[in-house]
Amino acid sequence: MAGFEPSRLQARAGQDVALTFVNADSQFHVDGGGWHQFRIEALNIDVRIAPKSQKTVNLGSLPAGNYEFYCDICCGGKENPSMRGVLEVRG
Ligand SMILES: [Cu+2]
Repeated sequence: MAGFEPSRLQARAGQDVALTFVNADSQFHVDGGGWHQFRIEALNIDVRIAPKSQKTVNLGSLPAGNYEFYCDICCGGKENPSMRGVLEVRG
């Protein structure tokens, strides 16, 4: 519930990008049951991370650009500034 840490990620275009998510929240959270999401609309990425769990996802190689990501499950969803971030892919 503390938001994304870090909220700014950097990667290189044309190289595989693997991200590991650590969700420290328990299922007893009223808001979203402790689940969180990593969503990038522009890339059609939608990762759900269960409470008290860790998950590594390979996003493959991405085109250069700045991609906004957010969690829309908890704490007011994507309108909450701490539940957003940017993935910067440089060519
Ligand atoms: Cu969340």
